[in-house]
Amino acid sequence: MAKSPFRAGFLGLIGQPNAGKSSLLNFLVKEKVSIVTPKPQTTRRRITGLHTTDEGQIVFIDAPGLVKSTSGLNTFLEKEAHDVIKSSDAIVAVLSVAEDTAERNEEILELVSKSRKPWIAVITKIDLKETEHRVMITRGLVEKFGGKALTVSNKKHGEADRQELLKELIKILPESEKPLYDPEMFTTENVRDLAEEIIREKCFEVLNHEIPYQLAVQIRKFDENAKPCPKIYADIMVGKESHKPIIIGKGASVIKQIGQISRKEIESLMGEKVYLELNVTVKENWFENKQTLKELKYVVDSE
Ligand SMILES: Nc1nc2c(ncn2[C@@H]2O[C@H](COP(=O)(O)OP(=O)(O)OP(=O)(O)O)[C@@H](O)[C@H]2O)c(=O)[nH]1
Ligand SMILES: [Mg+2]
Repeated sequence: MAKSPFRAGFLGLIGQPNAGKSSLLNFLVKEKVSIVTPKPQTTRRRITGLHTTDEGQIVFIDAPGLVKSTSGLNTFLEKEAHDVIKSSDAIVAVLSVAEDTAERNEEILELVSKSRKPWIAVITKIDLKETEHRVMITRGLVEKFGGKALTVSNKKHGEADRQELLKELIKILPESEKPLYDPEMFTTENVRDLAEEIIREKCFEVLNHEIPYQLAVQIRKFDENAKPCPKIYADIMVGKESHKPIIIGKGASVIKQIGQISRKEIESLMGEKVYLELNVTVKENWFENKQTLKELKYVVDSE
């Protein structure tokens, strides 16, 4: 049998907020690359994860969930997701069966099929109770749009399911003479950016309500050569003066907790001990401020 050609390309993960895109990326590359929380609108900038074998290289691009907005940070999220569609070679429509209605899944399928790029659907969260019927409906919807539907539980599935998904996903990528990135890498993100995201994820874990949506994390200084261990100084920027004491907590208990769990995860990423110092800064309504959004890299690359 003739050997199938080597394939490589960018595969965008597109779906509604909370559909399980980042979880799917982490499951497929077997590394924690993109942060995951139970709350919608977790992912902000696109995040890249790599899977390379003798058959090909998939460059996954995790995108923010699709939202509609006309101002500030949410406009960036919307543009970013659309730009991921534009700059991908092929697309995965990530459709969750946890939704009460399939309405938004149809919207996602419309958008993805309209891109005229090769695409495939991955139905997520099939481990949730009593979803068989919704899986069936979602499959029907995918077929209506002329696509193929795969299913996944990012929580319960194992290596055999992962391999099966990867085998199908690679088929929709273009042929390529060689990989696009070093086959040893699992992401193109740098440690500094990953550390910012980890701290942001821990803020979601520790803080309630709307506060995590109105904060951003910026590494002020990352001294990799410091002795006896690398030193990281990060700012948690909030948009309201009243959020600052909540993040700090009584006797600095809240910020200490965020710092501790962030440090542990950054240490496991870097494979060594690190020193992490967190500081809270206030920039009134930063999420509406064009200049600040730019400084935080919340701008679409191609603009
Ligand atoms: N039970 C179950 N939960 C899942 C599955 N996939 C993701 N989740 C959960 O769904 C929530 C959202 O997952 P994310 O991966 O952050 O979703 P996302 O699509 O990246 O969300 P945004 O970045 O906000 O657009 C988290 O609590 C995940 O643990 C799954 O297959 N089964
Ligand atoms: Mg995400």
